[in-house]
Amino acid sequence: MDYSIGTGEFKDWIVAETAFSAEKLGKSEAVMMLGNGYMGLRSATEESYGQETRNLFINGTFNKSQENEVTELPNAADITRLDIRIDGERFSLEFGKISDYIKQLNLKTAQLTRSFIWESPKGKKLRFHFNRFVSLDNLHLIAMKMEVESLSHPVAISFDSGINGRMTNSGSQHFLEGERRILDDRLVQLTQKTNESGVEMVFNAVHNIRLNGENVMPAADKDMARRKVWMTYDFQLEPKEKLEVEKLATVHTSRDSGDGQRSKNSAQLLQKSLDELQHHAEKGYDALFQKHCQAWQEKVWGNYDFEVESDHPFDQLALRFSLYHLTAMQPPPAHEYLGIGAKAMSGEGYKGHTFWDLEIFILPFFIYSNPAAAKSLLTYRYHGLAGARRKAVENGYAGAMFPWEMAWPEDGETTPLWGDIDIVTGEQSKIWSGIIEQHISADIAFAVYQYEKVTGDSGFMERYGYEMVFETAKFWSSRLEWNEDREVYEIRNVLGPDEYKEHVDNNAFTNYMAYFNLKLAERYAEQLSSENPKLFQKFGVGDARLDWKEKAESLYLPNPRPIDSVIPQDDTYLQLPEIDLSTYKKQTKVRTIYRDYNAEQINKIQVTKQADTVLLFYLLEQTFLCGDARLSNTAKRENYRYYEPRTLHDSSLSLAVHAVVANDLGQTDMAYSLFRQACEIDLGPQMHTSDEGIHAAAIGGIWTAAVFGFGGVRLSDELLRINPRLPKQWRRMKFTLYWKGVALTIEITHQSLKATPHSGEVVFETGGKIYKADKLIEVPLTSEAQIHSGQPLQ
Ligand code: IFM
Repeated sequence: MDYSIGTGEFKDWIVAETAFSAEKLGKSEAVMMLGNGYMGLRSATEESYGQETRNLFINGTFNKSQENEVTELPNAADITRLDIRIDGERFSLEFGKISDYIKQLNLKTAQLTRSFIWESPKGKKLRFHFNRFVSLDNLHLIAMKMEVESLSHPVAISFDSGINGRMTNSGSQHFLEGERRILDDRLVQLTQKTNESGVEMVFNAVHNIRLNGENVMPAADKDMARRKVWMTYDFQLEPKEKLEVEKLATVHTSRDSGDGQRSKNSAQLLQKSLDELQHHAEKGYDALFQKHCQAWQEKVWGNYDFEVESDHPFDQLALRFSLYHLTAMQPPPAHEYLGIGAKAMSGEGYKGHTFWDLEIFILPFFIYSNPAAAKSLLTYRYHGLAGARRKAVENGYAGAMFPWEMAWPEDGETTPLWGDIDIVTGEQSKIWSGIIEQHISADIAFAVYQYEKVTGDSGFMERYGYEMVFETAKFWSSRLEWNEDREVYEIRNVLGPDEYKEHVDNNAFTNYMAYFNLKLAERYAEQLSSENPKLFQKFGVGDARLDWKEKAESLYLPNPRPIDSVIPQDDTYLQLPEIDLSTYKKQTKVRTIYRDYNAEQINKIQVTKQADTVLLFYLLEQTFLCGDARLSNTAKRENYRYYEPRTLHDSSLSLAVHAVVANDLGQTDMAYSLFRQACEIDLGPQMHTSDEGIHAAAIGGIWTAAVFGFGGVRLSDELLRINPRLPKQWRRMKFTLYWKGVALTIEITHQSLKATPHSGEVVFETGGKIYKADKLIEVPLTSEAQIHSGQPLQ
């Protein structure tokens, strides 16, 4: 991959691949995916290869292919494939000679391009150029353009182009047969329906063709087969002649309304999609592309306004890459039944399911930069309450026990029960997270709290937020187990964030987060009962408030050890044997420990997969527990010092959190190194790490490490704190965030912090002093003021 080829207007905007390899297609397919939140299109090449993964996902169209499978986001019909023949021979980059090859994603224009000169095995030279975008202006539109120029000989070029519904998710078929049509000799259409959820999809495509700049309407061969409809075009190109083919396609589904209801009017859906296509065909690729670029400028680049001046231009590119993907995964406005999958819509990994990745790693970006989108994503969780209540009942608990993996809100728990083959036993391993990784309920309550504090959105709280917090508190209250000997409540048999430790008792993260959830519910109940008794009554909390208080106060919260201030990750972790982890700490690929140990053995060693106790400090210091002596700065420093060397960062969720905490602790060089590693999860040199899709949480983490880490932005219960500490490689950073509905542009250098509210007033703390900004204010930054929590580690 090459990130330095952008020049002029596009400097640090281009993600490029400069050599073709049929073995390494996954990387560029995923990191260069195109999307607009309604759909995600993996950037597979037009011509097909054995190792490719062609994916088009339409958000929220979940389906269960068979009774014993969990629901997943189905791989929809393929529109992008072109089967090209030159003088009757199949065109493929696996044959012949390639020169001037480049495949690139322009992050600014959100356009994928690919160009090269290809010499066929018979020695005929052609120049190919492909363009593609998924419109942010019209969310149903996919547009493509192919230009072919003959450079040496007269050639016959022919291509098949249409809609291919023979797609599967790694073999699982989600669609009924469907119907095909060809209209007006130029428009192809495929309609399909998912076999279980009954979601209808309509795909249309039309071609605009030019030969040497003149519009032509060649007669085409029309063809249909099972689940497939296509046209074949034939041309003769003399040297220097150029063929341009535009393919404009639309996608609509019966779940488009956004209100969770399914449209029953198939005829209307068909008509709407055809009308839209007609309109696009008249406009053509270039005009549609202009509108798309404008949308990216208005909604994204001009809005988020993120700038970084670094010795390493890669840093600016990585931040743009993060904003690009966060936009591509953001559900369309008012589509509050849609979440964000762990791989967003860039691959089949994790089946399109939403994990805690959303609340803890992705949502902070939306809460601070696009509160309307954050609200919609939290409302998605609200719509999941019915499934969460069902899960609680099924497990013998009360209230709402949120699914570890969530798909369509009413589906409830969708974590599969069985996973990979254990290398030692040869047996399929059981996936426990859907049953015992329970901290998700408290993570969601945390996100509601964070959203409420940052936005002050009381309407959201009244309609959705309070209920989510009360219901999750009811769950925890029923979940706690009384230990008669110790006279405390405990939470036994869980899986904490460190998924290398299954079936542990009193995972500190889970216990503290449950405590936070109970205390939060108690506070909200108290506040609401006096401020809005009528609304309070509606939630039927009654005496539960007293129960939450009593349970929270008797819940076992492991203390920092007197000897070294380390909080035991769980009841047994600190007694487990230690091994030399140095080889795994130096790994360039994740999970290398599995080469030597199986899951059961890893369970019994002091080794941590990902941020666990360290994450606890980072989250709870943002809440009303920020003054809790157990979570002091000394404890934060000592826990970081203890756990980081034992953490393999084998989950993409780990590095960014460690970067933020390292920066808080004055370990700026380490923080910068962790930030770079976090950026390289998808952008790094490992060519297969993104094969199943990009890592959505890590992409949120790039923003988090920059804004919460180097920018020092942090919620501290009621207060916005901005205590930056830029790494020495950075000279300046600038971004806009929202605090209680007011946009605030923040510009940071090593010398000063400038804060400019766009309108209204923002109160914030920096360097221990409170500032009230109703216009630009500039605060000089002393090195002391830059240290915002705790003393430096050394
Ligand atoms: O949610 C994560 C989990 O914490 C670690 N394994 C991957 C999941 C999805 O990203």
